[in-house]
Amino acid sequence: MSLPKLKLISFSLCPFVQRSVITLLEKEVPYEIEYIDLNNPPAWFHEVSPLEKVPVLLVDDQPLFESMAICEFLDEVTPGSLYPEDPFARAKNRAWIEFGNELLGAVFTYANTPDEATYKQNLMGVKDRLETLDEFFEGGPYFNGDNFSLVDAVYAPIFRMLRCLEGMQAQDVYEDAPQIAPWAETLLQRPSVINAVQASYNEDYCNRIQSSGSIFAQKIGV
Ligand SMILES: N[C@@H](CCC(=O)N[C@@H](CS)C(=O)NCC(=O)O)C(=O)O
Repeated sequence: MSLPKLKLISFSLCPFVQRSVITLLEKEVPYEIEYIDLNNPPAWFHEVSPLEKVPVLLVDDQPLFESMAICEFLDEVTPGSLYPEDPFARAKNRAWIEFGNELLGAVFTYANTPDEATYKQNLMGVKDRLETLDEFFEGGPYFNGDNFSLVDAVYAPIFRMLRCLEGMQAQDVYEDAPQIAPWAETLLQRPSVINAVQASYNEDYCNRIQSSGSIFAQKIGV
């Protein structure tokens, strides 16, 4: 099958970009990647990204925006599928991807906690969602069992952020989610997940959190 020329417009720390890169790597699709500075985007960015967000996939120079639209497109134009075959199981996967978006929002709020007063509440926002995820989790080692899926591609970047935050202060966010911790560990060791970011990701993410005025900077005395 001949594939179109693919170029991913990216930002180095973006978890949504990582979903697309993980999918490209899982499907072994050749692609180019261009990193842009979201604080100072190039003039052409608005023309390819109506929401002015990354990722954008240029498919033979035609832009496609929204990470899940990109992942599903890539999944459909390549052999095999990163979704279950059964329609109900596939729909449930999509529903848990939406739950992943909520968890990602909670992790973002937690990472950017501005003061002690909101720290506990923001931490609970993450822990409560992980506990709920654990209640419904039927998988292991991956979300659907033995096969890696797009749900895994969505959660892996979130677990990577949580791993960085754990390194900045000792908080076991998985204490009420015993099945989620090993799932996270499995994903963080998967080559497509490891290779979805640049080597400096952990350092760059920590620096960004610290420079954003987050309480995480104060907690480690920066
Ligand atoms: N729903 C979008 C979200 C993408 C998104 O929020 N990307 C962030 C970077 S991680 C962005 O481009 N933000 C720029 C902005 O909001 O101005 C998707 O799934 O692709």
